[in-house]
Amino acid sequence: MGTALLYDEEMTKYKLLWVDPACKIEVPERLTVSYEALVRSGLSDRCISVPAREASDSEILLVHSEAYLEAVKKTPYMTLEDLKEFTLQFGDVYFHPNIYHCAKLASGSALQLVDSVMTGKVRNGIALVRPPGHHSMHGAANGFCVFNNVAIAARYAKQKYGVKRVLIVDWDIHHGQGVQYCFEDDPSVLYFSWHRYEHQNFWPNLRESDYDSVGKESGTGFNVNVPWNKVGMENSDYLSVFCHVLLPVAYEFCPDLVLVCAGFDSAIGDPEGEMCATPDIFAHLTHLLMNLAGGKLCAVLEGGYNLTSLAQSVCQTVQTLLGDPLPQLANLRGPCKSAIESLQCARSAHRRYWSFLKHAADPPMTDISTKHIKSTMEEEEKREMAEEERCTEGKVWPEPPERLCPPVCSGSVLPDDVACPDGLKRLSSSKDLEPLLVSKLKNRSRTAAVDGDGVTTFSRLYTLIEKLVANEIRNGLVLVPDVTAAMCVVQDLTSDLVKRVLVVCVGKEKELDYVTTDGKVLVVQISSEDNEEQRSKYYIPVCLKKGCSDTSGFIQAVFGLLLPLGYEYNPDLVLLVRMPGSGVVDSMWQQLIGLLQGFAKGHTLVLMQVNEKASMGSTASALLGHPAPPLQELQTPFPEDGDALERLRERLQADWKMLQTTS
Ligand code: X5A
Ligand code: ZN
Repeated sequence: MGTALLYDEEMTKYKLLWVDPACKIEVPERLTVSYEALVRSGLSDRCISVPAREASDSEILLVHSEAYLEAVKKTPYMTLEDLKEFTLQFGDVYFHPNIYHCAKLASGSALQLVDSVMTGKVRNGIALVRPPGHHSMHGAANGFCVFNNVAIAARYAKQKYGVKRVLIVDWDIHHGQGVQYCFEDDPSVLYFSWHRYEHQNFWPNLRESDYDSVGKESGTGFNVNVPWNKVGMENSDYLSVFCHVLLPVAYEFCPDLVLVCAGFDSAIGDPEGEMCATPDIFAHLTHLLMNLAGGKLCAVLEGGYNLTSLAQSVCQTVQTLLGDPLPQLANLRGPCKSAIESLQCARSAHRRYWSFLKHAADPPMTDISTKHIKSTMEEEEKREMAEEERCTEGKVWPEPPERLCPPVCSGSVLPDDVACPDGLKRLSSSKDLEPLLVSKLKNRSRTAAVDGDGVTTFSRLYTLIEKLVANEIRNGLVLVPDVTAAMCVVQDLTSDLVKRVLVVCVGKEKELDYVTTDGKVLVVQISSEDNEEQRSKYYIPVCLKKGCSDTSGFIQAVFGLLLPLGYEYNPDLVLLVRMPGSGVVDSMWQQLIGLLQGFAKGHTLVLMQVNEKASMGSTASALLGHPAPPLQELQTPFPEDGDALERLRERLQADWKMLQTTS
């Protein structure tokens, strides 16, 4: 199962033929630099190349009016003057004699990609296309867009493959109003968009781009807008919105297919977006969507006008689709004030439609009444900033570091009588532990049994950890007679090798002595046990009424707490411990493993007890990078769990800024 890449040089063969400052950034080089960067980095060779094709009339008519299609059909025969005049009836777009051909190829590429994914030819893929699509409407071109490639693809997937629910994630920095209009009364297509808005002062200046446009009629609740009211948003802001708005809704929606309006004008250096998120953020945004819909994800290029940042962002996205380990994101310090306001407004606008957002707080009352005043103030601030910095043109950022794939994906340490799952490399090192280490282990009360079998297991475990740290193995599966004892051993073995370990404990462990206050270890424990007194910044017990068997509560804890904490903590190793009898559902367990692989460059060590070896196969599959099965038929979460989670988050916000959802 691979990654499809759609590209056709033909789509570089149109350009702006007259002077128009609004359109001059939409250049053919956008496509060539993106593709060449993929070639140069060797990524294109690892993809499955799928040919583009033209979308047919009937496919275009899935979204657009006959009158509009007929009008665009005439453009190849128009004179320059006619083209200019034709262009005038639309906003911020230009026509060219070859653009109709390219627009058919752009939409057709999106459809070829959907075909490749839906027929199982590939797992996921990306289409590099021009013209973009998300601004074009039923009867109008707009914002460089002629046909709405992604909207057409969504209708096509429903019609041809009987797909029931499509999630469209629009991370372009502009509001894809064309997509919103297309699906606003349709509950089978969930549209999410964040966009530069500045209280309606940014193009396309629409009232309906605000957070309170939640959809219409039966589609109410299926349109999610997150307006950015300031420029300069950073990685923290984007991840916060994913964790606290998009992902809870997306997991509750449970799509059969994910389409991404993949515009990269939301990256640093872009003259349109003026945001500050770095290209490696797209690795994480992509990764966070890759366990939805069983991994069926189609990304279709939209905007992106800084050629350097565009090419880097495209590479980050493709490398993630291919399954390479993710780059670490350092120094995430939580969302800025304006971003918190935006995400709080979006959460509260949607809390009546999505049970995973039910406990969202009210936004501050000031919102509507002071909007005008605020926006005036912000205009001034912005102008000052522009003068001081000449914001985007002068922006520099380091090229994302190379993402090296360890030669081995998954290693295992198993008792000799347990068969190793396919694809895992069994470690059978006979290397002895250093005497010093052995005595250190023996000195610990609960690891007194370190002899004979214990030494063999722990010496293999030590080898595994060494290889993880040396980046020779990406992740590992360890089966032991006693997970509690093994946890302590891992702590001893890693303390000299790793700066920060994130320990995720699934299920209850009464005598957890894995708690430190020096920040070398962060423990997040999800169980039915409340442990009020033991709370410290680095020990976070999350209590669910029905424990880990309650998938709804679990997923809320993962997005509301675990992921934001993990991002802020930025571990070098993740230790995932499955306590015996935790009751965690298999699909939830696989989702968790998949999501945690976004941390520590994918260095996850899973500890399980021997008597739980029935779950070894699904664990191995998740560690090998196979998408987790969807979480179906989620129960309504318990209100008391939601309350408790909110209270816990409230309390931890002072220490962990990524948990902030209220100002
Ligand atoms: C696809 C896209 C932007 C249009 C901006 C017009 N369009 N001012 O990014
Ligand atoms: Zn855009």
